Amino acid sequence: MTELSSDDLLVETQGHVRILRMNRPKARNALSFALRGAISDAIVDANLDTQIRAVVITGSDTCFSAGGDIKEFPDASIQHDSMFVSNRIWAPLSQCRVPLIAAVEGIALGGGAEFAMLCDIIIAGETAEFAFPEVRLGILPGNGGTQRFPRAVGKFKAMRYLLTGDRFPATLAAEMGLVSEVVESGTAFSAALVLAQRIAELPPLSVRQIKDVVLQGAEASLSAALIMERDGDRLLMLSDDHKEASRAFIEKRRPVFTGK
Ligand code: CO8
Repeated sequence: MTELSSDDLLVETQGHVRILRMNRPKARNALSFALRGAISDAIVDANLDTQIRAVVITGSDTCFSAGGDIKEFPDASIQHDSMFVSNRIWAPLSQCRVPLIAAVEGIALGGGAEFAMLCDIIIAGETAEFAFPEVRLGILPGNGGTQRFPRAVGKFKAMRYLLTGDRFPATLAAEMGLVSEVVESGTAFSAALVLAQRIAELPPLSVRQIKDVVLQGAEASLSAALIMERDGDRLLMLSDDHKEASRAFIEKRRPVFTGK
């Protein structure tokens, strides 16, 4: 464990992979103000650490997260702060250049599902369930749910679940395009870790550039996004790792990447 670990968020590094594990089992990993702050700090740290090439974010084997901490909601000042600092807390996730992989078992509700959607890849156990129950609490999914969910699955599927708060299983989430891969229940974390380790072995500049271009391109016109793609590719063609990969192919050996 690194010094970043707190009781609520356990932080571990395996090789080039950083693992963040939410650890509030008695509160079903509800995203309290403190837990969200710890996640944000851990992501900032991972993003700055040149040795970290992928991050796996997970909860327990039965619960990813039950969403925002409802016990903090009645305190109006916390609610108010929560809305205004939400962006600051979650911004490091959307700005993180290192790939983020969510490993979801059990429930991912409300803010928990929104947290998973801030990641780049979602691996879910087959009994995992997602929902946006905010409507039942008289609020809306205010941490990206009304925007990222329809963009992932389309307006008509999204409305079906945003307007009712109904749960939907991992298999349906995958069919709709919210989940990258459904695996046997109880194996989401190990599958996510294997994937993270494989990504960590690839040229890091290339990995980061692909993530950048996909995310920034999604917010641009196709012609502007294709220019981003071309510029990114041109940069990577100058990298040592690209030359090494090409030489290794020609010499029929495994490449050794340096991240340059
Ligand atoms: N917040 C705070 N405490 C919670 C939460 C939560 N979201 N969910 C569960 N808990 C607590 C319960 O109060 C209970 O505590 P206690 O033992 O002190 O009574 C403990 O966890 C166990 O809960 P249950 O006894 O209900 O356990 P079950 O396994 O039977 O049920 C459920 C678990 C299904 C998760 C159920 O508790 C539930 O429906 N919880 C509410 C889920 C919900 O509505 N989530 C949406 C919250 S709103 C939101 O996420 C909007 C985002 C807000 C900003 C946050 C940004 C990320």
